[in-house]
Amino acid sequence: MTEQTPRETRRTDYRPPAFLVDTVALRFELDPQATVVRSRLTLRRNPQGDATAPLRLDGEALVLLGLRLDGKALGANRYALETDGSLVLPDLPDACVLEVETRIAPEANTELSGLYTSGGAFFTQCEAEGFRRITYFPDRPDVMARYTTTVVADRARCPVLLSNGNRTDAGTLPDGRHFATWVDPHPKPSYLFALVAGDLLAVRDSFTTRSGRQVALAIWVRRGDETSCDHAMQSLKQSMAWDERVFGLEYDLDEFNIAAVSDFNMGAMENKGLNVFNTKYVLARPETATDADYDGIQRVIAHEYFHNWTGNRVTCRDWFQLSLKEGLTVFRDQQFGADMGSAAVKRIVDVRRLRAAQFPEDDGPLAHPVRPDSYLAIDNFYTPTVYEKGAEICRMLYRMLGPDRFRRGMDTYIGRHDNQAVTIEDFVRAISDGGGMDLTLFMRWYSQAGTPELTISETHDPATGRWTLTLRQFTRPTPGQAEKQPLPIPIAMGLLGQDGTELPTRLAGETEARPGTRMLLLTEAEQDFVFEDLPAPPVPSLLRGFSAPVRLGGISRERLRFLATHDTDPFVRWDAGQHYATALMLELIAGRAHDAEPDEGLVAAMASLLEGADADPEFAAEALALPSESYVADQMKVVDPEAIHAVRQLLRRGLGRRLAARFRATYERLTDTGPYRIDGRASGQRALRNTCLAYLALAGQDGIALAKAQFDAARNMTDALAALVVLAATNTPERDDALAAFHARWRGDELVLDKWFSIQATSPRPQTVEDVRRLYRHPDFDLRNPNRVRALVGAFSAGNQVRFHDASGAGYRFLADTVIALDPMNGQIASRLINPLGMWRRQDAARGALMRAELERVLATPKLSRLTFEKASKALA
Ligand code: B3K
Ligand code: ZN
Repeated sequence: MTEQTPRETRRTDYRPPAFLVDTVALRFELDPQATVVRSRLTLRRNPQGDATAPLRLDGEALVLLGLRLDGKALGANRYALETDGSLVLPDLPDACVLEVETRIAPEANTELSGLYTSGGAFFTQCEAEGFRRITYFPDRPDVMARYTTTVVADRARCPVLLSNGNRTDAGTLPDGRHFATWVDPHPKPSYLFALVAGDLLAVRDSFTTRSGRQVALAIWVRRGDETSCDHAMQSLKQSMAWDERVFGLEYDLDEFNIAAVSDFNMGAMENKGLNVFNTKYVLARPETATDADYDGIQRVIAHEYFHNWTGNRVTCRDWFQLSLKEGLTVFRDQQFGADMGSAAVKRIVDVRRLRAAQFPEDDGPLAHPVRPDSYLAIDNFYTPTVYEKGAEICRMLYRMLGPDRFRRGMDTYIGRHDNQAVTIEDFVRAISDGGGMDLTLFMRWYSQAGTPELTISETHDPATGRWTLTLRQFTRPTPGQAEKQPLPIPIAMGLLGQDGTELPTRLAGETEARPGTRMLLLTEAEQDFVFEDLPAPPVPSLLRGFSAPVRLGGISRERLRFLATHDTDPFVRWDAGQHYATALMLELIAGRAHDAEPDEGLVAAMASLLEGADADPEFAAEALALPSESYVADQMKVVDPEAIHAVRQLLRRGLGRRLAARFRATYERLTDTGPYRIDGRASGQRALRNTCLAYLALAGQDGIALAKAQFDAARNMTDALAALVVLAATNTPERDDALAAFHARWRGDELVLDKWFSIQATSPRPQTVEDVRRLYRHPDFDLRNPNRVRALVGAFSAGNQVRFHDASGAGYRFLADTVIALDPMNGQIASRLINPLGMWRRQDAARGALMRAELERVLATPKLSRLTFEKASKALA
């Protein structure tokens, strides 16, 4: 147990700050062991706040060196340091200047929150509550101030000194030191503060905004990495142009800097004018990065850039509003991604991610609304629900309003709230006012947790040509929410004739039939939609483009097959195929028929996908892949990880054998790779070819030789890795040779080495648990590096269902051991690792008991961080 049970923060407890901060002047004397931070705050009592409340400044892991009020030193009787770390000053004048001097130890900061060092350089991470680890401050997003930052450091050690805004001054100081001063003209909350200092190199470019502002762009990396920044820079310029074109939003400073760091708790951070990025989302060369890595870079660069308006210029009033910036910005980065390549494939990839991470969360002990009601540790709420489901909510608004009205809503939002810290209500009201639609009911999407389940039934009257579609919605109870209300669900749909052609649709009461996709809005628990002019019953195609984050069930296999072949909407075609394969696997699991031949319908569908693959290889690769083991698990009441794995392998092997010739032919046809390009067609061809390889490898010995040959000849990481994944699943000498060769070649490249760890951690071989324990003790494993921890421990526990759930409980024990070892160093990463153990209710009784026991062991650990305490205790509740 923690020393004292952490206090819960509740959304309804929000009070405006008692004091506002107009300006902040910071001066850092950087030193790894003892950095001195001087802060000068101009304070003013908030007319909207409590007129008598004292000034409360948050603080954590700080040494207070001095305090001055309006130029005079403050005696110890004028302030109090509370047990929670905060500094409380009563009896302040309504307007005053407070100077605070603190000391911190960046090198000892293993939490990677606040100011820390990585590879000898200094970096900050302040969201959500890291600024209080730098200096005493009202560390809450509704306190927005203008910052001036002076950084002083040893010139040899830190030739580069960066902070937010524009650089206004720089110069030499005695003793080999130098300084730089940065001024950020835009008011911002403390979580957007950033400082970077070290021996870094810049890759430079420039961008001219639509209104003619010249922006100097720079990506700061370690020496040697400067050849790996092209794609990141390209992505940045594309993002800047896209936001102007699609949302009319321009960049607002003369500089935009990105700094890359190897030790980072998440993907990247949108600090004003100085984004800090995990190297994983910056560095790429064809030899070191896969197509998926390239995609990730484009997505994250865009995401952080788009935050400049949705998050920075308009920010959150409090952390319960997190989805205000995150959901909206994910939606924006998804739209950007769709415009940069195949919109259909992008939607498939995004929905797959939502279903893989958010649907299970919504169905487990950590389910929470997109706008949560309470938390112990806000850093636990950077979740798929807040991000991905939040994005789906924005997408529903977009689809209900259409692009033009949605844009008017966004213009209203930004125009009305620029430089403000606002709430989700403010956002929805602006979209409603600007877009012209009543969204009162729609707010329920933010407050109600759980994924709605949709079922349908149909009746047809040949005499009148009337066809009635009945839609029903139901949401299961979630922790703390027993009763659920119906939600407004936009359902993009169309009707197909029995011959597969798209039919025009006319609802009862409409005068004219409409061609193509239309929108139905389901608002009740059950609702009828009556269509006219239908002499024969049509086949409905529902949730085109996945127009709402719901589960649609109960569609017959026959109809799924029909939709997979005939629908005009590529998302529905893909989705119906996936549902069809899932239904098959579930039947096989239920019947324990582990040696059946693959279903003829599936064989035919796969054959025709291969036949037509050249037209759209990217789509074909998506559609040829069977649903993941965890996706199948998510459809089962009680998960049987071994049966799922066995059945899926069986099906893949069967398909590989039945279609061996076609897989082979497709594989050969795509063998000439030519110069590496990253457009969707080229990467789609690689994906398709590697899908074929995986099927062939399961089908027989020849596949192993093929994989070995591909691994040896590969000139890009996508092909090398795909072959290595295939080999790593086997017990062959080829496997050991390839893994050894890969390690020998790439041991100096930490991002590639991460892949080496992940591949072994995700291998389905029965001995993987032991392998993972051994790798944990490997000299290249480093518990302090979040990427490495994710690559080994995260990949194993969240990405290797069958081995993590080993019936012995060894996988659970390994995960709990890691969490316990990591928690004192980095609570954020430790608490994030825990999630798979929380799903114990979905496993059989024996596994469930083992998982619970590990959670209890974690919870019994002395001095547990509040992050891990919150996760483990909620998971057991
Ligand atoms: N806003 C950051 C995430 C901060 C996480 C703090 N635990 C990155 C992003 O979503 O853009
Ligand atoms: Zn974000």
